[in-house]
Amino acid sequence: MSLVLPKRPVLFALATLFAVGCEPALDEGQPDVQDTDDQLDTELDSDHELDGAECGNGVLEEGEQCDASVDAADTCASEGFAEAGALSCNDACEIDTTACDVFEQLTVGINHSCLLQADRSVVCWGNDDGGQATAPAGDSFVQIDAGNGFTCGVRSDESVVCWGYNNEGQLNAPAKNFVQVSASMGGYHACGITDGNDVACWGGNNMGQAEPLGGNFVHLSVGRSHNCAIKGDESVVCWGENDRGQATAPSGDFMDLGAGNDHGCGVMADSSLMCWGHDSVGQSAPPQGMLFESISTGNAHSCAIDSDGSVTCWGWDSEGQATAPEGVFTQVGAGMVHTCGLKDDGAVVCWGSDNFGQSSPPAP
Ligand SMILES: [Ca+2]
Repeated sequence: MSLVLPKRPVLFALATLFAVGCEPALDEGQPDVQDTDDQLDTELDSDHELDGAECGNGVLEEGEQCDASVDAADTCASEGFAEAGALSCNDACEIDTTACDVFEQLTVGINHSCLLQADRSVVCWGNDDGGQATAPAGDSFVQIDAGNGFTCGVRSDESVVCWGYNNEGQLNAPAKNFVQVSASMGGYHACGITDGNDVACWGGNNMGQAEPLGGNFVHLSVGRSHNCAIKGDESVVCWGENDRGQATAPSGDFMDLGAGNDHGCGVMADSSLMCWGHDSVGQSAPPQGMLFESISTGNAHSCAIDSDGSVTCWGWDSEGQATAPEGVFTQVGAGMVHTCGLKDDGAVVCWGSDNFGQSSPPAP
């Protein structure tokens, strides 16, 4: 008879070694005759079907990561990808992650930029004079935010760690569980949303910008000396310095928002944009008549992604930071004199000033 070749040569080789090495056990119950080649083949084939892994039989066996379906406990998230997407089982009974969304998050600070990568490590580039562009190694992050000379991140265990300048205690995050963190765009404080949906803040508090706030918050952005946060009912609360009206957000339902130096902007539930606060260079005069999905406010310019994935920026454009290139983007981050965007093919593109290398992301 001819041997049916298994789909996994390595396993077959192991099965062969096992069969030869344990011949007496395999021969138990067999007629006590000298093995012929045919009989050995029969035993090997039988052994293969009974004890060896057969990819495609729908049974998960030793040496297989999966067979036809993937165990429910295995997810894209458990493989280190974004929660979206699904694992599949390939023809070699190996888990296939190609349909998992790659988890990347881009954030842009005053003169540095950071990317949270698929393996949940963080890489930063640009001004590193205070260590703000040197992310801790070995930590696993789920969300990051770059600010004014420092950066903060939520780790997989929900703790927050910040790195960079600490002149006003902006690195001293409390030992709480967080779901989001935001580092000041221009100032020296940071705030986070806790797992109880309250806000906790730390660092500079000369204008009440680091006062905590209780109550069902779902998204937060920290400006220079003020903060704005979206509540579960989509309303917005701002607090801190308000000399320019930057802490006086309009009423309405918000999908996204950002707090800049002295202004704020939001994407409303109808996908229009609204801005408030200082408007010295047009930073609070957003484009109208388009549908937007997300926004990032920088020091004095802001950028938003529309429903086609195009980036539109407005406000201070001294170095071209408000002149976005064409392309399809999934994320955008506005800094002081530079802006970066994450394109739909995973490439990071930056524009504006590159005087600190803040617009030169490392090669992937
Ligand atoms: Ca199998």
